Amino acid sequence: MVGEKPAMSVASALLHLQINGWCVVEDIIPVDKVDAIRESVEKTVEVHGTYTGTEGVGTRKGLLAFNQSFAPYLADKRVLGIAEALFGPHVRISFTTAHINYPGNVRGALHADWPFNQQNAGHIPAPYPDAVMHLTTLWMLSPFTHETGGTLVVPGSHRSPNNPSGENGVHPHEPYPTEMQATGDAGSVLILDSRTWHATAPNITDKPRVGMAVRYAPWWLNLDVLMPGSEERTRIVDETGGKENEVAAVSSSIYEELPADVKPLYRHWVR
Ligand SMILES: O=C(O)CCC(=O)C(=O)O
Repeated sequence: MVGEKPAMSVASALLHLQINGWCVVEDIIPVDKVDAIRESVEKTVEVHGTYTGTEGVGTRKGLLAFNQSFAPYLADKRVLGIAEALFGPHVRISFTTAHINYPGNVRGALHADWPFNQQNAGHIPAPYPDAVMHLTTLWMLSPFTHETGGTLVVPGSHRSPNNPSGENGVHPHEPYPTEMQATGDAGSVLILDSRTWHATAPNITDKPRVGMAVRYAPWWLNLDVLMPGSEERTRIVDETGGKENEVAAVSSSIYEELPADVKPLYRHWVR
């Protein structure tokens, strides 16, 4: 139809990811479903959430262990197809994390995500190779706008061998000259090469901006450092006193209820 934007194909998303390190894919969660999921995730964070290091931002890591309302969409081919095109078959989900920017939250630090964030105990030391090894997807459960706090991204930064979490000469708390803001309607998904520098933006509205990070990993990326009680975590995090994300295991009763196409993304995390 004239004037209507065509849906982003997997091929087009891959081109954006290769050149810019990010893109937005629209309409992944249907409009008539997204409000209920947003409300449900907000409630989970109210009950089980914690605050991140960024003032005014609420979070719940290992979200799927607490809330399965979004599970039907995790294997959508428009998102998983991108991960499979980059990593081949046997992709796994490494994180599901709620991120709520409450009204008045402060701007967060510019960083690249795990395993490129140099502040994490488990990380690939910079200078890291120029290869895509992890995908971060940020699901817009409420609209991401300039006012609500659409994620700040630095196009092209994924090709850099380091990021502002690793003392690369870029001040993590200052706006970067070429940064942009990723925006989209509720139900859209921002997809980032996890190396892409990004930051939490301030929400200057009076309603929470509800987002959810889902990360997709190739089968060969070792995720054990994220698993509570694992040998890797004991060695790399507990014994060193290092800082690391913890992703709650999924019980077999939750796993059994997951949609058939989502189970393969989770069977490595069932305990
Ligand atoms: O919620 C956002 O806009 C950004 C979240 C973020 O920085 C992250 O998940 O690493």
